[in-house]
Amino acid sequence: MAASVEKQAGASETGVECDVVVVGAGFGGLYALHKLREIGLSVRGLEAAPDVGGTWYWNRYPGARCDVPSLFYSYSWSPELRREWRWTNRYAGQEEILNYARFAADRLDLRKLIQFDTKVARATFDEKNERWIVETDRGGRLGARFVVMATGGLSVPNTPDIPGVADFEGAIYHTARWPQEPVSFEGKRIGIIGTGSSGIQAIPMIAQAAKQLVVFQRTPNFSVPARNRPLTDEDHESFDAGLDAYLASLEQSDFGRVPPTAFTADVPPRDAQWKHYEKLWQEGGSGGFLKAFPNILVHPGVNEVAADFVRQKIRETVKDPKTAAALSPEGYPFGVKRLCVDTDYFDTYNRPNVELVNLRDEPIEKISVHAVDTAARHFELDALVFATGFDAVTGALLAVDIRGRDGATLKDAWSEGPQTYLGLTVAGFPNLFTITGPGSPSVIGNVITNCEYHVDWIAECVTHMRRYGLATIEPDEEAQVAWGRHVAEVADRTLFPKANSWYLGVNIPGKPRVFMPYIGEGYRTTCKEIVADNYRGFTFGEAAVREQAAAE
Ligand code: N01
Repeated sequence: MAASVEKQAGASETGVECDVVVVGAGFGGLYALHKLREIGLSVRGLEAAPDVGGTWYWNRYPGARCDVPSLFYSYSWSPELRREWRWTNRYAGQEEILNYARFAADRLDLRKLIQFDTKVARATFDEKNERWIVETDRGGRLGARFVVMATGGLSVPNTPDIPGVADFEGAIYHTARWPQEPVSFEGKRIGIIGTGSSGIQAIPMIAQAAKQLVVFQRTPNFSVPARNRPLTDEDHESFDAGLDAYLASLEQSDFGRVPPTAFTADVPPRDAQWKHYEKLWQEGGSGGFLKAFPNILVHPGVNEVAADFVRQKIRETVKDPKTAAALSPEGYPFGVKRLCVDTDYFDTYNRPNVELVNLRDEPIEKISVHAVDTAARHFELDALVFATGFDAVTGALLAVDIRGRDGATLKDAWSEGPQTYLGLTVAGFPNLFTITGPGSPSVIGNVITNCEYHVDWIAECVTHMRRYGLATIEPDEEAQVAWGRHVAEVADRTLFPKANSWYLGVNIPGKPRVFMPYIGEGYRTTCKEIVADNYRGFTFGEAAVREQAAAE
């Protein structure tokens, strides 16, 4: 194994030879650095931002908050970190989550392993030497046996190419690239484009500060109240009391949005559903809704009741019936675009300084020096906020020029959509791991624990390779094709493909329409079975037997 690279961190990356390059210093990358160092590998992290945190570094727009309860949106593997960190709110805000990532990086002494402000431009597999050559935008060049792409599923912002946007002379912001310095909307006329999770969180906050807020909405979204509140001592005590059970449940957890019972469950009576939704609405949060009934995401009739329930809440909240109607999602099922979680979102439209523009009636025609013109109206604005989402799941992987065997590019390999084995590995790209990659639970559920599982899997795999002197691992084409088929079949049995969501990549022009996350249950079980069956579907290269023997 290569000599420790810790001493070299901070200097130019050129010449660094290590066992593993980890790309990205969000929660997945930080844990990968820690875990792989712990099993004795020399590791080096590369991060585009000047700090750790990944998506939580960049998404610092007003109102940014995680919709997974903070006590669970934490590393599960470290009792020490758990003891030393105390969350303040049921749902943590961006700043607190970023501070948690910083705390973890410092506590685990990871910063010295990471080269910040450094983007990976290219990664090329050198077949002769069975090593990756990783090149950065700063001209750096590193060699590594393994590359772990911990680049995140929601890290490449999508900015639609609206005619005239370059002419706009006011400030332009993107929720996913929010400035470090404070942004004041006081006394200003602001336009915001996009009403997904980011827009729905930002809109109430911007509305409180701005003189006028114009919301340009293309598709209304289902949203449920967060009912965020400070955590009490009792909340912490009750979480601690249930911690062992929670950790055990994670161990057995099979992830999956759609349980196996979904297809055989009874259709609950409408009244019972309505009553249950009312209870969930008062409790707040999205988790309860998405598993309110086993068949809520597969049975159109059951799903429609949930959709009706939310539409009814919108009508009760929004005073102007025309605005309420425009805010009401129609024509696609509930919960199959990512369910939004808000604080006072619908009520914000009762404010006199907020106006909803329904782009389905009056599409944006152009942006000019000081204004946005729709087909019907002209809006003079001081600033524009793009809350237009991400090139999700594959965007950050394809942003790097990754070349595997025979110089084949990942871009070409995925030209008709991503293909992976378990969302972790790609045929023809040996020793490349994709944390929360397409074909894994990925962005579904609690992404921190999804990342942890992948890192643990990689650590176990590399340990296995060392034990048996194996140089390379890569999936067989047939295993990969079969896995891809399975991922698609599971999705096709649900209502998920019936909405134009970023899960399918349809928000990015030209991106193949492929359902990217694995939403079935049994993911962990399958991964474990494959390992137990001597890594079924993988091929190992054995050249390292000689390499290791020579080194010893
Ligand atoms: O992005 P989105 P996001 N003209 O893609 C609209 C996570 N997240 O950043 O639906 C006009 O969901 C687009 O309209 P349409 C979470 O996983 C989590 O909000 O394509 N509009 C849509 O309204 C989430 O799902 C949290 O018709 C255009 C919006 O922009 C994911 O990040 C908080 C347009 C984009 O919505 C992404 O959320 C925030 C155009 N040309 C984010 N192009 C929490 O944990 C796009 N839009 C709470």
